[in-house]
Amino acid sequence: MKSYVCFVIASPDIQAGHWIRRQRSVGVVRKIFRNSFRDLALGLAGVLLIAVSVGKADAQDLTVTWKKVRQACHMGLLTCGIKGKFIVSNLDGVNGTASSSVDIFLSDDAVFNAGSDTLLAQILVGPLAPGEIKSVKPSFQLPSVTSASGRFLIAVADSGNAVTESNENNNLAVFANPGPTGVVLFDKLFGPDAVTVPVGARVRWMHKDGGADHTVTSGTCDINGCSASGLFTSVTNNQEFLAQHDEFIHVFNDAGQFAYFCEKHEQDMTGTINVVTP
Ligand SMILES: [Cu+2]
Repeated sequence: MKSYVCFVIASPDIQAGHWIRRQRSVGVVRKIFRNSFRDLALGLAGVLLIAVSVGKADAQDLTVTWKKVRQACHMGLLTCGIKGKFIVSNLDGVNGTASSSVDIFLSDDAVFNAGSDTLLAQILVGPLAPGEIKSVKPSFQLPSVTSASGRFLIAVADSGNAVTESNENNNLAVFANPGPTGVVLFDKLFGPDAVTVPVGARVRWMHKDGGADHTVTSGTCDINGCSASGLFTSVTNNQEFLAQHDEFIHVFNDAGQFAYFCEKHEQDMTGTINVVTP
């Protein structure tokens, strides 16, 4: 306010010494400044509003990246569980306040399709500050008699679109073929009975079937019985059958589909290893 008075004193009207004119003059100048300040305040508010709407105060830019996925399956009625780790990042420099989830889908291919892919789990992530990275370790069961072996786990950040994102096209992470490279012998079955592994994989069969006798023998079966292909077998000179807690390991160095069976239970106990070039 003092600056207005200085300005008024310096004006020719004030030098004339007329009190009323001075009062009027001061009033006019005050009005001009009041209006200027009102305009300035309105202008600033406008600029602020524009800045807020351009920056989207609620915007985040979420991305998700798989770090690891491990599937383990048990027999009986086949049940498989997934344990994994992924990170979710907010790449946007603006504060995010909205909460979001990462949905995990099982897909037959690497392309996400909300209509045909199976939702396996929904993991709450919560709001992320600008640049924040959150590490999440999901652990969940697959539907019964379902294996992710040879298929794709697709993690989708903010799949419900709860968050306004500056980029909505970087929300997917695909993990191909989450194992297992292990097969369990249980209840006179191999589980999972079909496993897809990359070339060079070391497949491990684990006997978890009490006192039952089993073998793991490459070959095919039909109604007349089974015939060994000679590629691999758990049978050795010292041990005909695998016993509880025994393991058998074979390394698959060539791509292809390899059928196998148990020499004791034959066509009732068969499995396949699909070896693919990654
Ligand atoms: Cu058997």
